[in-house]
Amino acid sequence: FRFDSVLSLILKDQPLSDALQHYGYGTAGFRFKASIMDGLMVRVGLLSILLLLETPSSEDMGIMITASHNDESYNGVKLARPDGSMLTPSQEDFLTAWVNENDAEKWKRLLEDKAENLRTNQPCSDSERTLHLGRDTRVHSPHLSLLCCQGAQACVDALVVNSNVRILDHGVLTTPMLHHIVLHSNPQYLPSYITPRPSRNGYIQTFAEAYVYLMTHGESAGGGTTINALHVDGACGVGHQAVKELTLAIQDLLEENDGQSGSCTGTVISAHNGPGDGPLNLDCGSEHVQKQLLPPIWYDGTPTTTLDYCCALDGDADRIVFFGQDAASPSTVSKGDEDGDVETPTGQLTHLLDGDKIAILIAHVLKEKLNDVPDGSPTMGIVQTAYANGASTKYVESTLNLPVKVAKTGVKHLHHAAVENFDIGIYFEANGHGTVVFSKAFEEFAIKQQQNFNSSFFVKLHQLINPAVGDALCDMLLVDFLLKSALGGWTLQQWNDMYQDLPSRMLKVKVQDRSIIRCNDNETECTEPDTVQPLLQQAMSTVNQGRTFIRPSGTEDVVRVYAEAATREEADTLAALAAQIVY
Ligand code: 16G
Ligand code: ZN
Repeated sequence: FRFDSVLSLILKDQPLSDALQHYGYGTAGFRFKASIMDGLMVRVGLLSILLLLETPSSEDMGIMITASHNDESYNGVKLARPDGSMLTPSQEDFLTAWVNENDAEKWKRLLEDKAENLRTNQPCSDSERTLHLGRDTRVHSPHLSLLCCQGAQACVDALVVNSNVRILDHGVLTTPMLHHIVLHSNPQYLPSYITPRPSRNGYIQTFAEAYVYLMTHGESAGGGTTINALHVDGACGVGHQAVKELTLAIQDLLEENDGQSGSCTGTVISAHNGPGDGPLNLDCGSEHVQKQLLPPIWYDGTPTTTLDYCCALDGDADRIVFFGQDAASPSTVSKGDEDGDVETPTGQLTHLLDGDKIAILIAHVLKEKLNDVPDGSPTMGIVQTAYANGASTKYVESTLNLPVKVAKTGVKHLHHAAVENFDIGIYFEANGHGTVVFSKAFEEFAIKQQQNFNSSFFVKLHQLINPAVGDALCDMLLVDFLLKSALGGWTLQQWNDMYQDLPSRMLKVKVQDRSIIRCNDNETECTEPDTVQPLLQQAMSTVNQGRTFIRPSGTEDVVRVYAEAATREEADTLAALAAQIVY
């Protein structure tokens, strides 16, 4: 029987580990201790082929193996749709149901149905489809990737009569690179002015070119640049090598451009903390910098002046935060860490520029650019989560005069809200994951600007941004361009001074069963148990500018508490009150 080999692979040779009762597709894919993922990976590979065969003919999909900012003992796997986006809820449900299925008869029926379906609907399709694989630098990633390929190949061998399905392992990639490769393999989803380049090198060239163009053609290029070097902390992971490749590509392009390099002359990007330099994500990387407000520990080059500036990536390079340490002034950053330590550890950073600040920097510049445009502008807005600092929301609404949408935590929700609501949708989570998405109307506008007014700014801006997912490297180049060129030379201090964050505090509370806690759509209010919200409301009224909310975590067995208020003390008090209500 033709499905026997598939069935014995998934049920006998590589069975699902029984370490867990249920493997759930969380906020960002399946993510567990790597030691319990073997059987899971085989099934994910197999099921990915089934999902691939359901897409319109000749579209590619992707699989990324990474556990992002988690420590080295974890791994994870997530899928990318043909346009580079994340799975739909119904695809997640399909995947989750079958990953957890152990009934041989049911599997047999699934495969038979698919085979029958292929015979009737795509009898002699000669269009080629590819499943692209990428992985991060974790020790177990090659092994898990291999298992994924095995599952995928077994499915292809059993199901696909004409061999038009390819499994392409790209080896080590950043998460955004994998999404880029998938998107560029399906150029129908790209704007007409972006050349499809579905490879690692194509990724590097796409963004290096856009950056160099913008840096050398801006009106304020060559202006009062006060920032010298950009130091990048690679979290001891996959982003480090990518930064080096990007830097080399930029240098090559600048040399070709010789003589008209504008404000690019001062650009020095230096990468720190590669895979050999220490344990992945431990005391380094964006999560560490953002939550602990400390510089990366492995990184000995912490600049002591604001003339240099720094950023930190996470373990798969889809998040970034910027930071600086001003030796002369005392610590002024007032966001709290999650452990509830009220004491300020020594050596805390004086400037933390998180996702909120990045979004506002982008919006600030784009707003000015759009003001200069003679006819009808595309609409623009910002999408945040409830974790965005209240001061940032107020700044966007009152100073920038732009609309804000609040979405549920998790990038896919922000992405969706940005696409739904705006022509230029800027979305960032405070943790540094974000990007800008552009509508068809924006595309037409950008083309018109190029044709009628000889301005390629909007076209190149679009090219500089990864439209599929948050991308630390694109965001890094974008911010560098905005500070140095578009704003004529801003320091981190100037950027930080756009507005002052309200003091905030995050706490984690362990409860018996966090699933009894339900929130409204954007998680700003607790709906169940119904006694909770009135108590939170009451707590908020006891402090100035108080705001607090609670939500069950999607990645840890805890309830998260967020509180902000006019002063550090009030924020801490409010957080403690809210935590007590949760208990
Ligand atoms: C995941 C999400 C991130 C979210 C976080 C929330 C992606 C790629 N990542 O890391 O966006 O902020 O989960 O975790 O979707 P929590 O539910 O434990 O607070
Ligand atoms: Zn990540």
